[in-house]
Amino acid sequence: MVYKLYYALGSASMGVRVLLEEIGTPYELIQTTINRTEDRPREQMMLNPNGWVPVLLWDNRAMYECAAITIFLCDRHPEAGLAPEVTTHERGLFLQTLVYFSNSVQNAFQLNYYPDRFADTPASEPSAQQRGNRRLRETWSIIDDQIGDNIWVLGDRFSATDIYLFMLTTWLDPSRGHPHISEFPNVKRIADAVMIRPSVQHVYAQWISDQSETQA
Ligand SMILES: N[C@@H](CCC(=O)N[C@@H](CS)C(=O)NCC(=O)O)C(=O)O
Repeated sequence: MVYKLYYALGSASMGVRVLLEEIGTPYELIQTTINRTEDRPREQMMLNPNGWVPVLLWDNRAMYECAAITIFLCDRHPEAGLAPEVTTHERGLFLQTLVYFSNSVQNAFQLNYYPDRFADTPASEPSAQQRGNRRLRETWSIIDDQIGDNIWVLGDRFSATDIYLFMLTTWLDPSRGHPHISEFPNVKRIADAVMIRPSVQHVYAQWISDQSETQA
């Protein structure tokens, strides 16, 4: 069985690809776009009428929503050790954090990147964007406090939540008024540690090289 993943650079599908790399399972990418002025493949629109990526396919099945795909893949591949087992205390924090990432942190990004989905008129879009930026600061601060002195998001053990966190940090863009990652030192510490993993170096090669050019 080979997973297939609707994939676009810069999107949440990159986090799912890192997971597939970490699991070490075969997969194929189906290139698509997140540019809303371009058409997406008809099959993608049928599988996810929202038009978003990621969409994961396997055994003639498909699912979307990045956090759900993350949990699904971790559960299907327990040998990869990317999620606490269901009977452990950490499982609660694992689920809580992924859902918070998805419905609060990602939502704040959406307000800034896609204000037309939240504002009633074009004139009110800048207000939605600014609220998104404040919401980014609020939600990342909550995650930063939650992490505290932990080595990884869940404590001593690396998990899929660390990959998800890294993916979300790559969307922080101070030129859009987003907070700078350095405002969240615990988040930054984990993002830096995730970035050196071979899976991330492979999937995010272009982004990592762009970052080092910007910082040079
Ligand atoms: N809740 C969805 C959101 C996915 C999402 O927003 N994907 C973006 C890229 S990161 C996308 O496909 N954007 C194109 C569009 O909104 O049309 C998830 O977590 O999977």
